[in-house]
Amino acid sequence: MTREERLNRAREAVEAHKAVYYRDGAYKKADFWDYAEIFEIIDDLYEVSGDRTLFAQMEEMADFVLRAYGENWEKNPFNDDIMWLVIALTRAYRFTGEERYLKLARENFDRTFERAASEDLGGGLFWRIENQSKNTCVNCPGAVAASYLAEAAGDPSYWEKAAYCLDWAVKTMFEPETGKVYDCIHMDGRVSKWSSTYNQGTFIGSCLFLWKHTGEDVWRQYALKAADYTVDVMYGGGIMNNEEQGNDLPGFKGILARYIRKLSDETGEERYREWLRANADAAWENRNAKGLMGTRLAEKTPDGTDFDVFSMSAAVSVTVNAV
Ligand code: 7K2
Repeated sequence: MTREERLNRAREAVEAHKAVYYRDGAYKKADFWDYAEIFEIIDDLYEVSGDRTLFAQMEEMADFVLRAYGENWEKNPFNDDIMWLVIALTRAYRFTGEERYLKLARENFDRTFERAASEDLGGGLFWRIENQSKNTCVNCPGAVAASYLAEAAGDPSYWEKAAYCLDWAVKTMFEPETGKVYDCIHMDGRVSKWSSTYNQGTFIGSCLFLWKHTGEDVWRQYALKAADYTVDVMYGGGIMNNEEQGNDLPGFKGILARYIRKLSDETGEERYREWLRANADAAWENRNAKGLMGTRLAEKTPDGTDFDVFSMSAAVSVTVNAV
């Protein structure tokens, strides 16, 4: 397949998803973190296409964020939620130069970092305001958000924050010999060791940022190791056909997809992109009559539209990031 054909598919997948769920900046029933992660798919589509007509949708979405969540997001008890939205908006700022996106992202990052960082359990960020656990899902997105902000705001103090989050994640959540990324550690020291595509993905992404910033090769090696664990151990080189349970898991592999693209782009290791493309092809073959693709990529999506918006977004991200 040519790049042009992949790009056309990506556009079609985004449009099919929008036709069912999108209206005036809102994605039906997508709230906060899943909304942020769907916003990131529009960021991704811009990155792979350079299509400036997407700026209008970014603007509508930023307006929705202000309408729905206001300028100060501290009422949301999930520190991770805020980090995801910071990432989506900082990326949009980088493309469009719209200062209000950066301001919103930066102020909310600063407040969240302030309330979430502590020396308990060796450093890192707490997941929620009750300070009961430290999770990969806030620390690696925190490192990614800080890295984007360091570049976008030209403020090197954000690199220190990125390193603070990622150093903790490497020390506490990472198995360097296998590449497995754990989920979280509780205040009593109990570690929840299951792995998921989104945590593997944001770990890869934050390592790539630190590699680029410091030039230290160990970060590239960690990123590759985490990708190997994902592709070879979690999926045996095959199609991602799980993470369908609950409200959160169905969107996870969409997050992995963007960091797999970044990994292949930045290291030149094409085998990860090839694996992602095989996943995108499976999803595409299994789309339904409306063009929706479910999160179990190896299975036919039934006809109809009565599916969760986040669940239907993962394969869109896979398709876009496989371009
Ligand atoms: O327990 C955390 C995390 O460690 C785990 O990986 C996932 C699994 O669940 C939560 S994070 C998911 C939350 C994100 N913020 C909004 C919440 O509604 C959501 O539960 O799913």
